[in-house]
Amino acid sequence: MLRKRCNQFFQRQYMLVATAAISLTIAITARPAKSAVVALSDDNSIVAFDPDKSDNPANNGLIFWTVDDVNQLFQNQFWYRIGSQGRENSLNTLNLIRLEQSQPADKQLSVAYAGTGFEVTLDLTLDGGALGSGSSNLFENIRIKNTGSEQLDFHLFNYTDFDLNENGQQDTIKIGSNKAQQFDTFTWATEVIDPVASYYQVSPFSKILEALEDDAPTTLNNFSGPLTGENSYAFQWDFKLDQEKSFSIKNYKSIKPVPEPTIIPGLIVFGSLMWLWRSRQALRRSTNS
Ligand SMILES: [Ca+2]
Ligand SMILES: [Ca+2]
Ligand SMILES: [Ca+2]
Repeated sequence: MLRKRCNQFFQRQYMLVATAAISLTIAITARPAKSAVVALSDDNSIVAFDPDKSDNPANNGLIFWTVDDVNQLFQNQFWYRIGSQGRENSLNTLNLIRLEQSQPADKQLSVAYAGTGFEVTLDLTLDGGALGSGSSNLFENIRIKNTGSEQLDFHLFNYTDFDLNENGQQDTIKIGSNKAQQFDTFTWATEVIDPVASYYQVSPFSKILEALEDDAPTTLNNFSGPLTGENSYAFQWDFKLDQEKSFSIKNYKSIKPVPEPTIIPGLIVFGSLMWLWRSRQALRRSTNS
């Protein structure tokens, strides 16, 4: 069983480091964060990405996403398997061959990894909302290219663990082949993917993470929820990739506040009651006269 509390401690440390690094970067308007953890920032949002190998499988890829200083994401990472046998591995077990961060905005990141006979490029773009809006968008574009001489039987997994408002216990998740939605009382997270996934799954933490880290081949079980509690979800794409060919997937994640209950239905009820009261008054007057 993978533990989360310990990771949350590290996450907070990363947040401090990343925030400090961003402040420093802005102050000297020179270079991106020099930490192993790369931070992206835009308006009300900060995202941190750890590209390197880590002993803890819950501690790489995207490791937090703060919106107006509140963290909404515990982890987002990709795993892959080639063929129908053997285990999955996370992207960060591959050789990191490129890491480029846009300047001066620091809101874009492009990371490339090389495996045996293939390359993976991951482009991230953060689009934060206005300060105090509680809204933020994250675009992930992942491309797998066959650089070898054989066809590849590729299986790609996009794993996401939102813990909305820093606590996943009251979060509810629903997932399908092209979309996942997660919400609590205050916040709504949506992920839309293109092309649609071959398989998908929502499960209590850390079931999916353990399946992606064990030694057996995994196929997600298409359980769509809704499921409430400390959960995570994943999408799986199965595809054959010929020599020199590429396969691209777009993932669009957004975070928004749950809309305030609108005042209009209340006004309608009040209006109807007033109408009823006036009608009764009129009726009474006409009866009395
Ligand atoms: Ca969660
Ligand atoms: Ca929550
Ligand atoms: Ca597995």
